[in-house]
Amino acid sequence: MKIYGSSLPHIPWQERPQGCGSPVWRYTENPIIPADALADSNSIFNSAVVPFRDGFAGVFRCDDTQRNMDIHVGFSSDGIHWDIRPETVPLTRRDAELPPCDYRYDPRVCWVEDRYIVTWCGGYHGPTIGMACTTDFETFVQMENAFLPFNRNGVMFPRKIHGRYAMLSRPSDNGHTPFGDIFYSESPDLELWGRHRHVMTTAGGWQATKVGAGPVPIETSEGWLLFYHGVLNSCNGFVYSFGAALLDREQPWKVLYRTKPYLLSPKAEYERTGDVPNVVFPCAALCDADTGRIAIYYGCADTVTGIAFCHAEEVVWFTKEHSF
Ligand code: BMA
Repeated sequence: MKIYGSSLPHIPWQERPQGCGSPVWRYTENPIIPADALADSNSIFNSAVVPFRDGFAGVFRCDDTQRNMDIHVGFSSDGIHWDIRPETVPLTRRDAELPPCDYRYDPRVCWVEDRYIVTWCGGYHGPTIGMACTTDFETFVQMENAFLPFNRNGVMFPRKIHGRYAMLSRPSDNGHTPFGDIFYSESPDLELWGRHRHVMTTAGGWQATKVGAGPVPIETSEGWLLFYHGVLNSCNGFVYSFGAALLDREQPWKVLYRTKPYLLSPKAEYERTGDVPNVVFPCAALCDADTGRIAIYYGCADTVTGIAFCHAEEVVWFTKEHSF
Protein backbone atom coordinates (compact mmCIF):
# COMPACT_ATOMS: atom_id res chain seq x y z
CA MET A 1 0.00 0.00 0.00
CA LYS A 2 1.27 3.46 -0.81
CA ILE A 3 0.64 6.53 1.32
CA TYR A 4 0.75 9.86 -0.51
CA GLY A 5 2.19 12.20 2.08
CA SER A 6 5.34 13.46 3.76
CA SER A 7 7.98 11.74 5.83
CA LEU A 8 7.21 12.60 9.45
CA PRO A 9 9.61 10.45 11.50
CA HIS A 10 9.24 12.74 14.53
CA ILE A 11 5.48 12.36 15.17
CA PRO A 12 4.45 11.05 18.61
CA TRP A 13 4.57 7.28 18.68
CA GLN A 14 4.24 4.34 21.04
CA GLU A 15 4.18 0.69 20.00
CA ARG A 16 0.99 -1.28 20.49
CA PRO A 17 0.82 -2.55 24.06
CA GLN A 18 1.25 -6.29 24.54
CA GLY A 19 -2.02 -8.15 24.43
CA CYS A 20 -3.89 -5.32 22.66
CA GLY A 21 -5.82 -6.78 19.74
CA SER A 22 -7.37 -3.52 18.57
CA PRO A 23 -6.07 -1.67 15.48
CA VAL A 24 -6.04 1.59 17.51
CA TRP A 25 -4.49 2.04 20.95
CA ARG A 26 -4.24 4.94 23.42
CA TYR A 27 -1.12 6.84 24.44
CA THR A 28 -0.26 5.72 27.97
CA GLU A 29 0.31 9.33 29.11
CA ASN A 30 -3.15 10.54 28.03
CA PRO A 31 -4.51 13.09 28.37
CA ILE A 32 -1.71 15.16 26.83
CA ILE A 33 -3.47 18.49 27.37
CA PRO A 34 -5.27 19.11 30.65
CA ALA A 35 -8.47 21.13 30.90
CA ASP A 36 -6.70 23.99 32.73
CA ALA A 37 -3.62 24.37 30.51
CA LEU A 38 -4.57 28.05 30.14
CA ALA A 39 -5.17 30.31 33.14
CA ASP A 40 -8.83 30.71 32.22
CA SER A 41 -9.61 27.49 30.33
CA ASN A 42 -12.47 25.27 31.38
CA SER A 43 -11.59 22.58 28.83
CA ILE A 44 -9.25 22.03 25.86
CA PHE A 45 -10.38 19.30 23.49
CA ASN A 46 -11.46 18.66 19.82
CA SER A 47 -8.27 20.23 18.41
CA ALA A 48 -6.18 20.04 15.23
CA VAL A 49 -2.42 19.78 14.80
CA VAL A 50 -0.11 19.77 11.75
CA PRO A 51 3.62 19.53 11.08
CA PHE A 52 5.09 23.05 11.15
CA ARG A 53 8.74 24.04 10.61
CA ASP A 54 10.87 21.68 12.76
CA GLY A 55 7.96 20.69 14.98
CA PHE A 56 4.22 21.08 15.11
CA ALA A 57 1.55 23.77 15.28
CA GLY A 58 -2.06 23.42 16.18
CA VAL A 59 -5.38 25.16 16.57
CA PHE A 60 -7.03 24.23 19.84
CA ARG A 61 -10.59 24.41 20.98
CA CYS A 62 -10.48 26.14 24.36
CA ASP A 63 -13.70 26.81 26.21
CA ASP A 64 -13.04 29.42 28.90
CA THR A 65 -14.38 29.75 32.41
CA GLN A 66 -17.22 31.93 31.12
CA ARG A 67 -17.93 28.97 28.82
CA ASN A 68 -17.17 30.92 25.66
CA MET A 69 -16.08 28.55 22.87
CA ASP A 70 -13.07 29.75 20.86
CA ILE A 71 -9.87 28.65 19.17
CA HIS A 72 -6.23 29.26 20.17
CA VAL A 73 -2.89 28.61 18.46
CA GLY A 74 -0.30 26.30 20.01
CA PHE A 75 3.22 25.15 19.19
CA SER A 76 5.14 22.03 20.12
CA SER A 77 8.49 20.47 19.32
CA ASP A 78 7.38 16.88 20.00
CA GLY A 79 3.61 16.94 19.34
CA ILE A 80 2.95 16.02 22.96
CA HIS A 81 3.95 19.00 25.09
CA TRP A 82 2.13 22.09 23.86
CA ASP A 83 2.56 25.79 24.42
CA ILE A 84 -0.94 27.15 23.83
CA ARG A 85 -1.26 30.88 23.37
CA PRO A 86 -3.58 32.61 25.85
CA GLU A 87 -5.15 34.85 23.20
CA THR A 88 -7.77 33.64 20.75
CA VAL A 89 -6.89 33.24 17.04
CA PRO A 90 -6.93 36.77 15.54
CA LEU A 91 -8.60 37.07 12.17
CA THR A 92 -7.43 39.59 9.58
CA ARG A 93 -10.54 40.75 7.75
CA ARG A 94 -9.80 42.12 4.29
CA ASP A 95 -13.47 42.87 3.69
CA ALA A 96 -15.65 44.52 6.33
CA GLU A 97 -18.65 42.58 5.00
CA LEU A 98 -17.17 39.20 5.89
CA PRO A 99 -19.50 37.45 8.32
CA PRO A 100 -18.64 37.91 11.99
CA CYS A 101 -18.27 34.85 14.19
CA ASP A 102 -20.12 34.59 17.50
CA TYR A 103 -18.10 31.56 18.56
CA ARG A 104 -15.63 29.09 17.05
CA TYR A 105 -15.12 25.46 17.87
CA ASP A 106 -13.93 22.06 16.61
CA PRO A 107 -11.17 23.34 14.26
CA ARG A 108 -9.44 21.34 11.55
CA VAL A 109 -6.20 22.40 9.84
CA CYS A 110 -5.19 21.28 6.35
CA TRP A 111 -2.12 22.12 4.24
CA VAL A 112 -3.32 22.67 0.68
CA GLU A 113 -0.83 23.72 -2.01
CA ASP A 114 0.87 26.67 -0.33
CA ARG A 115 -0.98 27.45 2.88
CA TYR A 116 -2.74 26.05 5.89
CA ILE A 117 -6.50 26.27 5.74
CA VAL A 118 -8.27 26.35 9.07
CA THR A 119 -11.92 25.39 9.15
CA TRP A 120 -14.13 25.52 12.21
CA CYS A 121 -17.70 25.52 13.31
CA GLY A 122 -18.54 29.19 13.69
CA GLY A 123 -21.60 31.01 14.90
CA TYR A 124 -23.31 33.10 12.22
CA HIS A 125 -27.03 32.97 12.93
CA GLY A 126 -26.39 29.40 13.97
CA PRO A 127 -23.44 27.08 13.48
CA THR A 128 -21.77 26.91 10.05
CA ILE A 129 -18.31 26.42 8.54
CA GLY A 130 -15.91 29.34 9.04
CA MET A 131 -12.55 29.45 7.27
CA ALA A 132 -9.21 31.23 7.36
CA CYS A 133 -5.78 30.67 5.87
CA THR A 134 -2.32 31.12 7.32
CA THR A 135 1.29 30.38 6.49
CA ASP A 136 2.86 31.22 9.85
CA PHE A 137 0.17 30.65 12.52
CA GLU A 138 0.51 34.35 13.42
CA THR A 139 -1.63 36.00 10.73
CA PHE A 140 -4.91 34.34 9.82
CA VAL A 141 -6.81 35.78 6.88
CA GLN A 142 -10.51 35.22 7.20
CA MET A 143 -12.33 33.76 4.20
CA GLU A 144 -16.01 33.56 3.40
CA ASN A 145 -18.06 31.02 5.31
CA ALA A 146 -18.24 27.90 3.17
CA PHE A 147 -21.91 27.17 3.75
CA LEU A 148 -25.16 28.52 5.11
CA PRO A 149 -26.17 27.59 8.64
CA PHE A 150 -26.59 24.96 9.87
CA ASN A 151 -23.46 22.97 9.26
CA ARG A 152 -20.60 21.42 11.26
CA ASN A 153 -17.47 19.32 10.81
CA GLY A 154 -16.07 21.03 7.71
CA VAL A 155 -12.96 19.05 6.72
CA MET A 156 -10.80 19.94 3.70
CA PHE A 157 -9.05 17.45 1.43
CA PRO A 158 -5.29 18.10 1.24
CA ARG A 159 -5.22 18.47 -2.56
CA LYS A 160 -7.49 19.59 -5.35
CA ILE A 161 -9.54 16.82 -6.92
CA HIS A 162 -10.05 17.23 -10.67
CA GLY A 163 -8.84 20.81 -10.37
CA ARG A 164 -11.20 21.84 -7.58
CA TYR A 165 -10.82 22.22 -3.82
CA ALA A 166 -12.85 19.69 -1.87
CA MET A 167 -14.46 19.64 1.55
CA LEU A 168 -16.56 17.28 3.62
CA SER A 169 -19.24 18.71 5.91
CA ARG A 170 -22.21 17.68 7.95
CA PRO A 171 -25.43 19.69 7.50
CA SER A 172 -27.15 19.91 10.87
CA ASP A 173 -29.53 21.98 12.98
CA ASN A 174 -29.28 24.68 15.63
CA GLY A 175 -29.21 22.28 18.57
CA HIS A 176 -27.67 18.97 19.53
CA THR A 177 -28.65 17.57 16.11
CA PRO A 178 -30.26 14.15 16.38
CA PHE A 179 -29.32 13.30 12.75
CA GLY A 180 -26.40 13.82 10.41
CA ASP A 181 -24.83 12.56 7.19
CA ILE A 182 -21.49 13.46 5.59
CA PHE A 183 -21.55 15.41 2.31
CA TYR A 184 -18.85 16.34 -0.22
CA SER A 185 -18.61 19.79 -1.88
CA GLU A 186 -16.23 21.30 -4.41
CA SER A 187 -14.94 24.82 -5.03
CA PRO A 188 -12.89 26.44 -7.79
CA ASP A 189 -11.66 29.19 -5.47
CA LEU A 190 -12.29 28.23 -1.80
CA GLU A 191 -15.21 30.66 -1.79
CA LEU A 192 -18.01 29.29 -3.95
CA TRP A 193 -18.93 25.77 -2.91
CA GLY A 194 -21.18 23.48 -4.93
CA ARG A 195 -21.59 20.15 -6.74
CA HIS A 196 -22.70 18.73 -3.41
CA ARG A 197 -22.66 14.96 -3.19
CA HIS A 198 -23.88 12.66 -0.45
CA VAL A 199 -21.06 10.56 1.03
CA MET A 200 -22.42 8.52 3.90
CA THR A 201 -25.35 8.15 6.22
CA THR A 202 -25.75 6.54 9.60
CA ALA A 203 -25.55 2.81 10.13
CA GLY A 204 -26.38 0.65 13.13
CA GLY A 205 -24.97 0.62 16.64
CA TRP A 206 -22.26 3.15 17.49
CA GLN A 207 -22.99 5.15 14.29
CA ALA A 208 -26.79 4.95 14.40
CA THR A 209 -27.67 8.60 15.13
CA LYS A 210 -25.19 10.73 13.16
CA VAL A 211 -21.75 10.63 11.57
CA GLY A 212 -19.20 13.40 10.92
CA ALA A 213 -15.78 13.64 9.30
CA GLY A 214 -12.85 13.76 11.72
CA PRO A 215 -9.27 14.49 10.64
CA VAL A 216 -8.18 15.58 7.15
CA PRO A 217 -8.35 12.42 4.99
CA ILE A 218 -5.08 10.56 4.34
CA GLU A 219 -4.48 9.60 0.71
CA THR A 220 -3.47 5.99 0.13
CA SER A 221 -3.39 3.74 -2.93
CA GLU A 222 -6.48 2.02 -1.43
CA GLY A 223 -8.48 5.24 -1.23
CA TRP A 224 -8.80 8.22 1.09
CA LEU A 225 -8.53 6.99 4.66
CA LEU A 226 -11.11 8.95 6.61
CA PHE A 227 -11.52 8.64 10.37
CA TYR A 228 -15.04 9.72 11.29
CA HIS A 229 -17.06 9.97 14.47
CA GLY A 230 -20.34 8.20 14.94
CA VAL A 231 -22.98 8.73 17.59
CA LEU A 232 -25.23 6.31 19.43
CA ASN A 233 -28.21 7.70 21.33
CA SER A 234 -28.27 5.75 24.59
CA CYS A 235 -30.79 6.09 27.41
CA ASN A 236 -28.06 8.13 29.12
CA GLY A 237 -27.43 10.47 26.17
CA PHE A 238 -25.13 10.54 23.13
CA VAL A 239 -22.05 8.28 22.97
CA TYR A 240 -19.34 9.42 20.50
CA SER A 241 -17.01 6.76 19.04
CA PHE A 242 -14.91 6.75 15.90
CA GLY A 243 -14.32 4.41 13.00
CA ALA A 244 -12.78 4.62 9.53
CA ALA A 245 -13.89 4.66 5.92
CA LEU A 246 -12.07 4.36 2.59
CA LEU A 247 -13.32 6.82 -0.02
CA ASP A 248 -12.66 6.56 -3.75
CA ARG A 249 -9.59 8.64 -4.64
CA GLU A 250 -11.09 10.37 -7.66
CA GLN A 251 -14.73 10.39 -6.59
CA PRO A 252 -14.50 10.73 -2.80
CA TRP A 253 -18.28 10.75 -2.36
CA LYS A 254 -18.12 7.03 -3.15
CA VAL A 255 -17.53 4.98 0.00
CA LEU A 256 -15.53 1.84 -0.77
CA TYR A 257 -15.50 0.43 2.76
CA ARG A 258 -16.43 1.55 6.28
CA THR A 259 -15.99 -0.11 9.64
CA LYS A 260 -18.91 -1.96 11.13
CA PRO A 261 -17.24 -2.02 14.55
CA TYR A 262 -15.79 1.19 16.00
CA LEU A 263 -12.04 1.69 16.19
CA LEU A 264 -12.16 3.61 19.48
CA SER A 265 -15.02 4.15 21.88
CA PRO A 266 -15.08 5.81 25.32
CA LYS A 267 -13.50 3.34 27.73
CA ALA A 268 -10.78 5.25 29.58
CA GLU A 269 -11.77 7.25 32.63
CA TYR A 270 -10.92 10.59 30.91
CA GLU A 271 -13.18 9.64 27.96
CA ARG A 272 -16.06 8.56 30.16
CA THR A 273 -15.95 11.35 32.71
CA GLY A 274 -15.95 15.05 31.91
CA ASP A 275 -18.21 17.92 30.93
CA VAL A 276 -19.87 15.69 28.33
CA PRO A 277 -19.29 12.06 29.31
CA ASN A 278 -18.61 9.30 26.79
CA VAL A 279 -17.04 11.26 23.94
CA VAL A 280 -14.02 10.49 21.75
CA PHE A 281 -13.89 13.08 18.97
CA PRO A 282 -10.94 12.99 16.52
CA CYS A 283 -9.98 16.22 14.71
CA ALA A 284 -6.44 15.55 13.44
CA ALA A 285 -4.13 12.75 12.39
CA LEU A 286 -0.38 12.95 11.74
CA CYS A 287 0.80 10.25 9.36
CA ASP A 288 4.38 9.31 8.55
CA ALA A 289 4.14 8.23 4.92
CA ASP A 290 7.32 6.13 5.18
CA THR A 291 6.23 3.86 8.03
CA GLY A 292 2.44 4.32 8.01
CA ARG A 293 2.50 5.35 11.67
CA ILE A 294 -0.47 7.53 12.57
CA ALA A 295 -1.04 9.65 15.69
CA ILE A 296 -4.70 10.62 16.04
CA TYR A 297 -5.55 13.64 18.21
CA TYR A 298 -8.96 13.46 19.79
CA GLY A 299 -11.09 15.29 22.30
CA CYS A 300 -12.01 13.29 25.40
CA ALA A 301 -15.35 13.89 27.15
CA ASP A 302 -15.38 17.50 25.88
CA THR A 303 -12.74 18.24 28.52
CA VAL A 304 -9.18 17.19 27.62
CA THR A 305 -7.13 16.10 24.58
CA GLY A 306 -5.63 12.67 23.99
CA ILE A 307 -3.63 10.80 21.35
CA ALA A 308 -4.25 7.35 19.91
CA PHE A 309 -1.97 5.40 17.58
CA CYS A 310 -2.39 3.02 14.68
CA HIS A 311 -0.68 1.76 11.52
CA ALA A 312 -2.28 2.97 8.29
CA GLU A 313 -1.97 -0.42 6.64
CA GLU A 314 -3.58 -2.24 9.56
CA VAL A 315 -6.49 0.20 9.70
CA VAL A 316 -7.02 -0.10 5.95
CA TRP A 317 -6.96 -3.89 6.22
CA PHE A 318 -9.32 -3.82 9.23
CA THR A 319 -11.69 -1.45 7.43
CA LYS A 320 -11.86 -3.75 4.41
CA GLU A 321 -12.26 -6.87 6.52
CA HIS A 322 -14.95 -5.43 8.78
CA SER A 323 -17.00 -3.40 6.30
CA PHE A 324 -20.69 -3.53 5.55
C1 BMA B 1 -20.95 17.79 19.05
C2 BMA B 1 -19.97 18.94 18.98
C3 BMA B 1 -18.64 18.53 19.60
C4 BMA B 1 -18.80 17.81 20.91
C5 BMA B 1 -19.86 16.74 20.83
C6 BMA B 1 -20.14 16.08 22.15
O1 BMA B 1 -22.20 18.18 18.59
O2 BMA B 1 -20.49 20.02 19.69
O3 BMA B 1 -17.90 19.69 19.83
O4 BMA B 1 -17.58 17.21 21.25
O5 BMA B 1 -21.06 17.29 20.35
O6 BMA B 1 -20.65 17.00 23.09
